[in-house]
Amino acid sequence: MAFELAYAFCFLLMQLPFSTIAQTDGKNISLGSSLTALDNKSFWASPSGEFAFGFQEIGKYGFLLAIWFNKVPERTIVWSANGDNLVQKGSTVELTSAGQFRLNDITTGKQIWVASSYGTGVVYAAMLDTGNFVLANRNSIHLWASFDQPTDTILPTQTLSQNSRLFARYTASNYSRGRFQLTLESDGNLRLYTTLFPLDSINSPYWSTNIKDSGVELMFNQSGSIYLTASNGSILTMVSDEIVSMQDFYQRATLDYDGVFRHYVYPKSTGSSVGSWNMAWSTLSYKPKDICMSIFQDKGVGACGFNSICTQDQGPICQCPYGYTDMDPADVWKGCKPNFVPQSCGEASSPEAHLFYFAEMQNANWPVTEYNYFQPATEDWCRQACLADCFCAVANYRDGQCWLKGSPLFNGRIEPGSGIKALIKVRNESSTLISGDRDSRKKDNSTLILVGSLLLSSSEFLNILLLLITYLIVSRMYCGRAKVIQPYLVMNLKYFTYEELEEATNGFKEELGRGAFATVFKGVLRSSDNGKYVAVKRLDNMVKDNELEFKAEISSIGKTNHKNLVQLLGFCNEGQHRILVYEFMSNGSLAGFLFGESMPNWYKRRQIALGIARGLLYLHEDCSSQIIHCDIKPQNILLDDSIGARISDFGLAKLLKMDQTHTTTRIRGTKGYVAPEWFKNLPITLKVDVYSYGILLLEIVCCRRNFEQQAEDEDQMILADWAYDCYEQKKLHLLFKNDDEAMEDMKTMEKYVMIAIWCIQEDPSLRPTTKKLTLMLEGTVEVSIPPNPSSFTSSIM
Ligand SMILES: *[C@@H]1O[C@H](CO)[C@@H](O)[C@H](O)[C@H]1NC(C)=O
Ligand SMILES: *[C@@H]1O[C@H](CO)[C@@H](O)[C@H](O)[C@H]1NC(C)=O
Ligand SMILES: *[C@@H]1O[C@H](CO)[C@@H](O)[C@H](O)[C@H]1NC(C)=O
Ligand SMILES: *[C@@H]1O[C@H](CO)[C@@H](O)[C@H](O)[C@H]1NC(C)=O
Ligand SMILES: *[C@@H]1O[C@H](CO)[C@@H](O)[C@H](O)[C@H]1NC(C)=O
Ligand SMILES: *[C@@H]1O[C@H](CO)[C@@H](O)[C@H](O)[C@H]1NC(C)=O
Ligand SMILES: *[C@@H]1O[C@H](CO)[C@@H](O)[C@H](O)[C@H]1NC(C)=O
Ligand SMILES: CC(=O)N[C@H]1CO[C@H](CO)[C@@H](O)[C@@H]1O
Repeated sequence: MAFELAYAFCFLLMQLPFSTIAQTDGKNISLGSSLTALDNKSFWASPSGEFAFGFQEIGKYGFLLAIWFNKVPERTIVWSANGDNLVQKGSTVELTSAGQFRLNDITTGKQIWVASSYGTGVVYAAMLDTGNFVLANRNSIHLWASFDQPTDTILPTQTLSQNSRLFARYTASNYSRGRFQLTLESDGNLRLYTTLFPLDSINSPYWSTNIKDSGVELMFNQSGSIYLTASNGSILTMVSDEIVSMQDFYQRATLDYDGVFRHYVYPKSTGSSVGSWNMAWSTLSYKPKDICMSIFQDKGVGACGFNSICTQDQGPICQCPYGYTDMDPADVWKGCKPNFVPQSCGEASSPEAHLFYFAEMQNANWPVTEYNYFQPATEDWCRQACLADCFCAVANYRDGQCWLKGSPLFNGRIEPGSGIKALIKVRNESSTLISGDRDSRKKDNSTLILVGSLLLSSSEFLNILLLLITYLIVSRMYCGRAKVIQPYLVMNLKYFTYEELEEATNGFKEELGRGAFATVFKGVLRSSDNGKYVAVKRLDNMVKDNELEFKAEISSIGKTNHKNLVQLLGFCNEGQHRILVYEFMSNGSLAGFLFGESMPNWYKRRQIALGIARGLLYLHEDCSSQIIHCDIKPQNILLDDSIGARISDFGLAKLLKMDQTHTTTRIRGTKGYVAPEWFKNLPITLKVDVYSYGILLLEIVCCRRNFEQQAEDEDQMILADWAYDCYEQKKLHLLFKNDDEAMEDMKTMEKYVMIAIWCIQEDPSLRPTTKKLTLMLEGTVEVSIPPNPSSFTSSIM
């Protein structure tokens, strides 16, 4: 039937979001062919459709000629031709009739790139399924291959020969050459180097294999191992020997812009064979082990920018010390600048000394920045020495040793367990605070918890005000739907440091659950924070760049308060960590409750169904900013001590950068619960939640999953279809065969099935509002006879 078809179609779309636009599958690209940079659809796909060669638009800067994973929604780029020199819209790449392959920019008419150093006689080009783009002659001999000209990535079946290099890109989205290089050298060793940016010349290596054998190759073999081989083919040393199945995962090894060489995998589809892997690139292994400690050079910025501090967490996390802020949050290499006027050396130094104080930081060290050293010294002596010295920006102190360090600080890092104390010299500007600032401190203590250390100087306060105003204007333009809230100002949330949460969760040990965007851990707060159990949700795939939006969303989630919602208690927003702390729900999720061993009683189920509807109503209509949940499903409904339903995960859709107002290829939500408008070019409204609720309601009523592969009968596989069939044929008793209680309360059961059918109407406008839905469940409003949910689809498909 049509509904089933629609379901299957949606399912397919979800699996293969791009297959419909791959047009030149498997064909040779003949002489005279060209591609024009117009949109993201200008490409040649490989026969399997897994790789594509063509143009990708890089923000507003222009187009990049590249090869990418074409079935991965992010379209991850693995090779590029013109990262330093993007071309403008309308530019073309052409395989000329003479067999030359070149890229010309339309605005200047100049040749930007050409596939060079190959013999003559090219008769065709091809995008191969391995991710290799080749130019070949009549005998299919490859005269040029992208595999021989790697940029920052290698793929399975690709090899690197001696003197080949990979260059990291500059930032995640800037494909220009960055600061790191991987080289397979003629002495046979693979090494990682920082470069003398912006030059390509190299510093000393920060990682190296340690072999004595020339004539080697770096191999990324077909099963996903990465190793160095001798000329006779024997393995000399492994670089990555973590293995996952090639059938189930895409793989790549990339020298990332942060200087870490990572072996990544991405599940080809969801399903049992890939277990609990996120639908995202996950790191299988990486080199070096600790980049913060490995880069040790007395010039240049190191792993992070000047004045920054590096913390190792599968790569560098760069943070500014207390009293400093990022020069450019999108570019860590720009470093940090003090928020205050540094000490002046103009006058006989001491007059200014009393205006400074020290912020302490454990284990932070700038090992190669020192310009002066004292021993033996007490800590107090060390502080005075730094205060009296206008060159001193930081003093490091340990066991009677005192190091003075000047500006700019570089190669800063956290050295866990070193016992070194950093004393960061900061200007005390409290005497110059504007009076309004002082008042606000007294009046609104809660502001301080969030803004905390930022509110140091008056100029910083003005900055925040400015940002706030900008935010209010921008968010009004961008998101007219949301009632605008004042970020920061109404806040009952606690700010946690990453360290506190690490402690609370015992090092993120006990995992409660895992989704595509986050992992949830059980934790317990310190007794000073009343020792409660909490659920600590670590967001994994947050887009890091919009600090303000994060805070705004957090404050909007933080202001919700309803007995059918899981309460947000606090959050952590430190470096790259974005963590939410919720109250802990002792009785697990509705999924466990409904689909567990014994069937829960009908009265409880009804209470739960009603509770969820009330929670949704609150999100949709009653709280200060309207929240579309976008992912209502049993796993996201938790149960409290008294088996009351609590909706969790609300408000996250926007945080995870899902554009809610328009359908895109990135679908938030879970198969089966996802409303059809996600797959069509229709606006996303509150009604998507009503749809998901309808599916959920059927599951609650029938105590089975919407999709059941092992159903008795094919017609019963999809509950939504089967329920409508039963309802239409007046055979509802089939639905509740094993449920005596339900059979006794047939009238209510029928009513609930009818409500559910109203909710899952294909046409969003036919679905009830959340308000009406709640009234129907409560029995205040009559339920009329629902139409076939799919009538709308069949008329347009
Ligand atoms: C193309 O894709 C990039 C990145 O995926 C995106 O930023 C850009 O807006 C897209 N352009 C079009 C025309 O869809
Ligand atoms: C591509 O062209 C070569 C040489 O003309 C030929 O041998 C090969 O079969 C062609 N491949 C396809 C898929 O058409
Ligand atoms: C990429 O970074 C380089 C180096 O900072 C800069 O010169 C270039 O303009 C950037 N390119 C883009 C497209 O932002
Ligand atoms: C790849 O290398 C691993 C590790 O040496 C080996 O076990 C595997 O058989 C190799 N696969 C292929 C296809 O050569
Ligand atoms: C291959 O070469 C390595 C070192 O060059 C040597 O140790 C090894 O015995 C050789 N293996 C074979 C099978 O020749
Ligand atoms: C800053 O200066 C004020 C006024 O002199 C003083 O009361 C305060 O303790 C100083 N703060 C710090 C952190 O030293
Ligand atoms: C302000 O916050 C601090 C720390 O959270 C707390 O100890 C203090 O009691 C608060 N003061 C007021 C007036 O709320
Ligand atoms: C059904 C169920 O698991 N109920 C439990 C809910 O949580 C409370 C408090 O932890 C337990 O006492 C109940 O047994």
